Amino acid sequence: MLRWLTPLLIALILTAAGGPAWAHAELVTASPRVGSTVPVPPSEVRLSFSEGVEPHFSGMEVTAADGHSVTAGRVQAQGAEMRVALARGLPPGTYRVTWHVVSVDTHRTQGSFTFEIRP
Ligand SMILES: [Cu+2]
Repeated sequence: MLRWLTPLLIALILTAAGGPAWAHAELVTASPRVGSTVPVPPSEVRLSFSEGVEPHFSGMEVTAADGHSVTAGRVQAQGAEMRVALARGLPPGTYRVTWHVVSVDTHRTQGSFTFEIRP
């Protein structure tokens, strides 16, 4: 009986672990929005997460298509938000935002997305 009960219990625990009580800091909203096309160069990238993030262990980079950084100044994290200013007047093109955060529950998550500037 224990032979099938154990996998069942593990499955139940894993299902529960995916629930809100154990949720990690996932990206909820971004500005510019994930995958969006914007007509005007944004002055900053702002990310909002499902949990508070640890400023010292979280960060992001914004790069142009050729890989060089287009941020201006330090990444700032407060509560569940992280933001960074961008260089002024970015030219049209596709930009990639790469982020990593450690949430207040000490779990690390990361991801990346692009947005396009097209006047
Ligand atoms: Cu977590």
